Parts: sequence; C-alpha cells; structure tokens
Amino acid sequence: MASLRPFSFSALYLYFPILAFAFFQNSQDASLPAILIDGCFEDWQGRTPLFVQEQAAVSPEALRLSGLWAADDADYLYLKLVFNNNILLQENNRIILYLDCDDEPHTGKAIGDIGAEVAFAFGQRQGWMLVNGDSLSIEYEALGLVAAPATYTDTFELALQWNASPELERLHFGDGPLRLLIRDEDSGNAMPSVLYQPLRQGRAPLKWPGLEKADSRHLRLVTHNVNRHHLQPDKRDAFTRVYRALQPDLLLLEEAYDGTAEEIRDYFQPALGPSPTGLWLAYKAGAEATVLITPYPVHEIVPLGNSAAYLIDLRPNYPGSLALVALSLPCCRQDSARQAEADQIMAFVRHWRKGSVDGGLAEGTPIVLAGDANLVGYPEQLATLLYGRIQDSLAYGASFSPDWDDSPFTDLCPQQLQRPMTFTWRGKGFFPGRLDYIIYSDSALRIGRNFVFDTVGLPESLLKQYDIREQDAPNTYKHQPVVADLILYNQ
Ligand SMILES: [Ca+2]
Ligand SMILES: [Ca+2]
Repeated sequence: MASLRPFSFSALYLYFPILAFAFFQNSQDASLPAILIDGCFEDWQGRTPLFVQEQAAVSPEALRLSGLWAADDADYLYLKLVFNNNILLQENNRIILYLDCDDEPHTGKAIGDIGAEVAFAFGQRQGWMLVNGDSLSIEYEALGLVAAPATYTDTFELALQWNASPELERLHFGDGPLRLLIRDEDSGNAMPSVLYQPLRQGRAPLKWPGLEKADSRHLRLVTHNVNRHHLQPDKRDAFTRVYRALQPDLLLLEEAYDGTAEEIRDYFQPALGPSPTGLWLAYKAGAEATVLITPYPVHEIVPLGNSAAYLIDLRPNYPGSLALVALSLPCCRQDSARQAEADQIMAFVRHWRKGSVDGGLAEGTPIVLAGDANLVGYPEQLATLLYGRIQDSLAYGASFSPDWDDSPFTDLCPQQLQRPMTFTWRGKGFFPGRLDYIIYSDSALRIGRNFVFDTVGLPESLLKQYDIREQDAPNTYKHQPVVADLILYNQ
C-alpha cells in the first residue's frame, strides 16, 4: 500500500493545562435527543463536553479548538467542534483529527500522548489510516465523514460511520473506548487527548412507512439539480424509477440545459403518472436552465440570474396561486455572485409582495424558494434568503422581512429517510453537504412530509415496494431530489 505522510508531526505540541478542561466521558445520556447532522445545534444541549477551553487562553488570532462534544449510536460517532474563529471546515485550514481507535498509546503513530491509527486533515480533505503497519492515504469516504454546515462558521457537527470501510472495521473502530485529539498544525494549538466510550445504542426506525403524501390535497414539490444528466439514455431508467417512486405534483429541475421544456416533460411524463388536471405543462427559465413541470399553468415567469420565479395558478383545485422561486445560485467559490443573486431574488420577492411587479401577489399567496442554493461560503447568503437582509442595498434596495406577517421565511431543512443527515449532495473531493434548500413563507403554508431522497441505505423492503434500486438516486446525479408536501390554503 502506498505510504503517504502529508502532515508534519514535529509541530510544536501545546497543552493549556490551566485553562483547558478535559472530561473523561463515558458516552451520552441515552435520554438526550438524537443528533441530526443539519448544522443546527439544539440537539447537543444538555450534553457534557469532552473538552472546553476558556476564551482568554491564547491570542485570538491563532486558530484553536475551544470545545469538543461527542455522542454516538449504533452506526455513527458524532462530534461537535467549536473553534475560536470562523472557518470553512473543508478548506484553508490544517486542523487534524487524530483517533486512537484502541485507546492504546503503543499501537498506531505517536501523536502527543496517544497512539493514533487514523488522522484526518479537514482542510486538505485527506488523511491516513494505519492498516497492518502500512500508512494508507484516505479521503472522507473511508471514515464515512459527513459534516455541517458547509458554510463559514465557528461551530460544526460531524458524523463518522463506525463501519464506513473494511479498513476502519479492521481497526475495531467503535468496538471499545477510543481516544481523540484535535490539533491545528499551523499554530500547534492542540487539546489534551480525551477518552470516549461509545454506547452503540440503536437508532429510531424510519419516520414514515412509505413515500406517499399523507393527504392527497397536499401538493408535492420535488426539486432536483440534474446538471445535464436528465436526457442521457443511460440515466433514463434511474430517473424514471426515482420520479415514479416520488410522484411529484411539481417537478422542479435545475441545470436541465439540454432540450426544450416540452421535450423534458415528454421524457419524464411516463414517470409522473396521471395529472390532477389532466395536463402536464412545462416551463424553462433562468441562465442555469430551471425547468418546472406542473399540472397547473404558470402565469408569470421572471428570470433572476441563474434562478427564476414562477407564479403558478392553482385554481380551481386551490383558491389561489403559488409563488415559486427556482433557486440555482452560482456555485462553489463564487461568493460575490451568489450573494448578488440572493439579493436579486429577495428584491424581487419584496417587489412581488408589494404588488409593484406585474400586479404583484395577492395578499397571503404562499411563497416557496426551492432548489440548488449552493451555500458553501459566507453565511450572509442564507441570511438574505431567510431574513431578507440585502447586502447590496444600493443595487437591490432595502432589507425587509419577507413573510406576509413581516417575519422571516423558514428553512425547511428536510432530513434523509434512513440516516440522521440533511446532505443533498454527495460527490468526490468535498464532503457530502446540504446545497439544496426549501425555504418558505410559514405564515402562508405548512409542510407535510418532507425528505431528502437518497436511495443508498434504504431498507430492502422499501426499495422493493417502490421498485427502486439502491444506486438509483446517485445514478441520476450527485444532487439528491428534495421532497416537500405543501399544505396550501389550509387544505
Ligand atoms: Ca444538529
Ligand atoms: Ca492506538
């Protein structure tokens, strides 16, 4: 096996014996709520930290860990990490997590006072694992690493899967007490090693027995970034099985560049089933080719950069319209462009609400923003979409509270069916992350069933029941469909 030593182990190793507190914790209180890797941290309340460090211990410039929490269940080790500065976890840092899988300093590589069998450098998105004496280069998949949020912040939660790889199982990861140590290789700042005893208790079963809407009056929205894969002949069966299982009322695609709206509708129509109006209509707008396939006519389409707004007339099945913004914000490191488009979208929502664009929306019209928001940079972009905080007020006007009752919009944050995760994208290189969002005016609609549809790891019985194959969702594209049943006009 190839040997790789990408990191320096001679970095100054510092303890902070006066102001650092390490707790030898024997796992979690089983009565505490389960951990959900969603980038929100209420689920960690009541848990005892493994390590905390008071704010004044070192200069504020040097990055350091200021708190570490751990929890676990039958499948995952969960960690909550708090730093003294805002960072992107998977870029531009040299923070390394070391795992002494057998709590034995004489096995593994000597790191401080532990013998580490695994190391993972978050900012480089790689690490090593000692297997049979060889140092094996690994990426996130070998640990089953999932982290949230994907944006700049000072607090992260992450999960490592006990049996993510045969190599990890060979190390008996999670079979007994393990020891953790986190060190910033740039500053040398390190926490003292801490011991953790996993409980490995079982997790709750699937939230819902099936994939269907709870009520036929709910309007099922499925959003899916298909990134040019939608018309590929070898993808057709996977797409067909996925959409047939989900039965969308509104199918919203992003980056569906190839084909006209009608060609795409015709391609997917066999999977959609009967329309509640007898029609399947199709529209396409925005520089990143959002496509809406709908039983209800669209009365207004407004391109908003890569994204687009659709005003869908739901009458007579419902007493009014649905204002749907298809999100397809600029990706990756394009923070400025992404912020500008978030500003543009919310400026449009403000004008739309105030009746200053094409007659505007009737008071109380449900508003939903759905699609690939690509939020992997500065957190202000989400704040713009939720709270109407417009950054470039010269270009896009004043900030405002976007909901009809002058409150913020709500971030639905759907969970996967089979695991306590909310990621909607899984690919090579970067960690799985939540890129796709459903944001809505909670004063004007409620949400029924909602989930991220990853087929990998679904129970065999569910796969069989819906005639889907385990690799169907990733075989469509790296983005997974996100599903929300909209409860409109109190129906
Ligand atoms: Ca959480
Ligand atoms: Ca060891």
